[in-house]
Amino acid sequence: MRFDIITIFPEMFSAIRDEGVIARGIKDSLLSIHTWQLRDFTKNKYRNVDDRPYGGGPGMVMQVQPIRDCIGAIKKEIPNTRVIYLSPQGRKLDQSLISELLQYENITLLCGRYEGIDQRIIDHDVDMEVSIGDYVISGGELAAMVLIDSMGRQVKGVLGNSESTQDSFFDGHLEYPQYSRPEEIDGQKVPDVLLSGHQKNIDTWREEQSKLNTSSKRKDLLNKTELD
Ligand code: 4FM
Repeated sequence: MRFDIITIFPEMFSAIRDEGVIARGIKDSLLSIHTWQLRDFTKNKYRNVDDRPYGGGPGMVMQVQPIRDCIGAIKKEIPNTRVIYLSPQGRKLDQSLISELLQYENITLLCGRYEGIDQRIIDHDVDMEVSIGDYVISGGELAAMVLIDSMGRQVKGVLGNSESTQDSFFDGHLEYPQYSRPEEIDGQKVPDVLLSGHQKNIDTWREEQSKLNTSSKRKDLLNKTELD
C-alpha cells in the first residue's frame, strides 16, 4: 500500500517512517510513504501557499493552484490514487472506515494548515473527507499519521505472528486485562485463573472480562454492528 502526502511539513512524517511497526512495513516493502512539499508547487518568489479569505475574517486560506498542481503531479505517477482531505468535517474514522479504505492500493493524503483550504479543492479535487475525531488540531499531518498507522498495521504481513491486528475491537468488544511477570507486586496479584493452566477457564474468564470492560467503559459499542 502506497501513501502520497501533500504537506508543508514533510519532516513530521519521520515519526512513523523511522520507528516502529510502520517503519518495518516500509523496510519489508509492504508499505511506502512519499511526501510532497507543497511549497515546491508555488509560483511566487516567497513560496507562499496561503492568502487572505474573501469576505474578510481572521486567518489565512490555502490557495487552489499549488494544491491542484501537486495533486496533478501525483496523479501523473499514480493515476488511480484516492485523494483524502483530513478535517474535522470529514467522516469519522473507525474500524469500518479503515477496512473500507484498505481496499485502495494508493491513497493521497492532503494535509491542511492555517484556517482551511479553498473550498474549490474540496469540491473538485478531493474524493473523501476524513476526520480522526471531534476536536481541532493544528494541521492535517498528525491526522494523516493516525490514518497511516491505523491502516498500515492491518496490511497483510506488516504485523508479525505474535502481534494482533485488532487488539480492542477484535469482535466489537474491548480487550480483556493483561498481566505478565511477576505473579505479585506491591501486594497486587495476577488473577488465579490465569495461573491455573486451565485454558478453557481462562478463555471464559477473558470473554467475561471483555464484556464487563465494554459495558462499563464503552456502552455505545455494545449494539454496534458496523464493526467488522
Ligand atoms: C485541518 C487544520 C485543516 C487546518 C486542520 C486545516 C482534523 C481532525 C483536524 C485540523 N483532521 N481530523 N479532527 N485538522 O482537526 O482530521 Cl487547513
